[in-house]
Order: sequence, then C-alpha cells, then structure tokens
Amino acid sequence: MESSSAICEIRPKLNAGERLSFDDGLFLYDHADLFTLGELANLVRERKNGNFTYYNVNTHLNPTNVCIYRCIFCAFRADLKSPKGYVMSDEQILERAGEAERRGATEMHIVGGLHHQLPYDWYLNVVRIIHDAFPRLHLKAYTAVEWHWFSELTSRPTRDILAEFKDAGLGSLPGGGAEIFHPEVRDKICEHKADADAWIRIHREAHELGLRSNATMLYGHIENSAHRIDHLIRLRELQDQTGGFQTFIPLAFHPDNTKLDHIKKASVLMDLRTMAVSRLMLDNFPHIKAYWIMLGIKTAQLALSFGADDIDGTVVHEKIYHDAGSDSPEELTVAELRHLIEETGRVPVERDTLYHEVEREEHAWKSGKPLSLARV
Ligand code: V47
Ligand code: SF4
Repeated sequence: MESSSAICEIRPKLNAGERLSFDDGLFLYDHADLFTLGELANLVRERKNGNFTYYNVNTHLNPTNVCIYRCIFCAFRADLKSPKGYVMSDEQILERAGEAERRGATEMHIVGGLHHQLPYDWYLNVVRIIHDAFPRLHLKAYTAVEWHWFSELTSRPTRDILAEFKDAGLGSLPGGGAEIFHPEVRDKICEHKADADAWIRIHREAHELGLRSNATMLYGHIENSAHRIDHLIRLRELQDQTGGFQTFIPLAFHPDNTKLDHIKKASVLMDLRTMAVSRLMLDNFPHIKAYWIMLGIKTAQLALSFGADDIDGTVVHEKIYHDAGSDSPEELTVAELRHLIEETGRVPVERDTLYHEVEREEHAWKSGKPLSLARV
C-alpha cells in the first residue's frame, strides 16, 4: 500500500499536537528516516513525561503453562501430558507472593496458559489467596484471552467475571493477548483464541468497571506495517472512548522453540522504529514501555530516546521470553534498573502499577538489602 503522507506534513501536525492519520503512520513506518522518527517521538515523549523514566518493583507469576490453544508464536505453552507442563500449588503460589513482598515488590504480574481441565474457581482462587495473604501487592492479572476463556468455561458474561475477580482482589489487566488484531494475520497465528472484537470489548468492560489496563502488539512475524498501524488505531479508538489504558508495550517476536523459528528476530532498527511509531500514533496513551526483558538492556536504553518513558520492573522468574530464546537476565535489581536509566540521561522514578510515585527510605536500593515496604 502506498502512503500519501510526507514528513513535511507530519512535523507541523505533531508540533500543533494534532492526530496522525493511517497514511501518516504508514509513511513513518515505511519511509521516514530513523533519526527523524526518533526526534519526533522524543518530542512527544518529553511533552508527556518530561525527562522521567518509570520503573517498578514487580515479579511475574505464571501459575500454569498448560494451554489448550496452540498459538504458533508461543514457546511457553505445554500440552496436557507434556513433561514440560506444570500447575503450581497454592503453597508454591503463596511462597512466590511472600518472596515478592519480602523483596519490597508492589506488583505481581500474573498470566498463564488455559488449562484443559482446571475449573474457573482455580483461576479465581489464585487471585483470592494472594490478595487475602498479601493485600498490599497489586495484582495485574490475566489477559483478555484468559478472561474470554473464563467466560467460555462458565457461560457467564465477561463483565460479571471481571467484577467477581475485582471483588476478590484483582487490581488491573496486563496488555497481553492482543498480538495483531487484523484477521489476515490473527487467523494465521492464533485462530482459536479471543478475536480482536472480544479483546477490545473485554478491555472496555474492565475500564467501565474502574480497572485500568495495558495494551500490547506482537510484531516481527508475518504481519506488515499496514497491519501494525491498523492495530494501533483500534487501540487509540478505544482509548478515546474510555481513557482506561495506561501503557502500550510493543512486543518483538522471539522465534526460538516456536513453529515460526525460520523467521529472524526483528532488528534493533525495527524495534526502535516500532517504539517511535507507537509513541506518535497513540497520542492518547500516557505511557509507552520499553520492556527490557523483550528488547534486551541495550536496545531498551536506546528506546528511551525513541518514545519510551517506562522500562517495566525488576521482573524475576520470567518464562515467556526465556522459553522463546531471550538472553536477557531474568531479574534486574533496582540499583541496576536505575543505573541503566541514569546512563541515558533520564531521571528514574519508581512507580506503582497505577503510576503513583513510590517513596522508599532514601537510597534503599543502594544497600543491596531487600527493600522496605513502599509508601505510595
Ligand atoms: O500475549 C508470547 C507475547 C504476551 C512470544 O501489561 C511473545 O505490563 C514474543 O503481554 N515472542 C504476554 N512475544 C506478555 C505480555 C506483557 C509483558 C510485559 C508487560 C505486560 C504489561 C504485558 O507475550 C503474549 C504474546 O503477545 N508472546 N510468545 C514470543 N515467542
Ligand atoms: Fe496459550 Fe497464550 Fe501461548 Fe497462545 S500465547 S498458546 S493462549 S499460552
């Protein structure tokens, strides 16, 4: 598809705070030179978030990797009878949450597979037991694909299910499961799971219930730039209606151990281009995240000058990207996160999941001891 835009038309629009069109987005992806793209994205990034770069102290929990679906980009899932498959016990889950609390974490990021046999109550119980034992941990749990599955399991509307989980301690929704919305791609990479309309509807319902959420886009596989711009515009339209999204996270496809292992991982140039175009198209998203686990530390640092203002958190126990070949560490200490942000000339700010600034005892992260409880 040929674009009818040009940089001499796009720059004045951005200077005036005007919205970019589909054609503008396509031009930026396919023709703009990288440094101009970076300059423009940085302008918007600094207009929205100044020189700050946000991080949090978090941990990941994947309660099961057994999954009924077979998305062809996924190296994390396991078959029901596979030796790789696992289901965590309540004790293991609570041990992880206790470890997170002792490390001073403010957030648990919980996503997993859709197990062939586990009932709805098992997933609800994960949130309930953690929240009851550790009410200070914010639980950012389950993707729209999982909420859609819970609805299939129970024949209940997703809105009621979200409300029940909110009562049990759910704090917000992560952005996963979005992949690429366009059916030309979605039908090939994950045809059975929740479609684009379901993903959008579930996030709308969450926002209407007062739950904030994130959004993602999986790039660097079989999609093209028109599919990516279409994806970003669908997210922008929902955000216009609800204002419930906090952060957009572009996710680069990692091919190892997947059915698409013949595809080469996206280049650093593509990572930076995607970050910048996302920042420019999503004019109503407050934050863009350079997820260091997915990008690697060096590219994540560069991304802070290409539109990103958030770097995710300490993480710990990451499986989805490590199963698919990521060579990032699984954990960074707060001192390391702050250092990598400061090296880029930005000011690190610890945030909680809802972007409130977190205060710690002064320089607590330098001591190397576990962080004390946070004051938000
Ligand atoms: O939905 C799976 C992606 C997502 C691969 O909300 C892959 O703060 C690349 O959504 N290569 C889950 N990507 C992770 C996710 C996320 C991560 C960090 C922060 C937040 C947040 C959300 O991971 C899945 C899928 O799009 N994924 N396999 C792969 N081989
Ligand atoms: Fe299952 Fe999620 Fe992997 Fe798809 S991406 S196979 S739904 S775990």
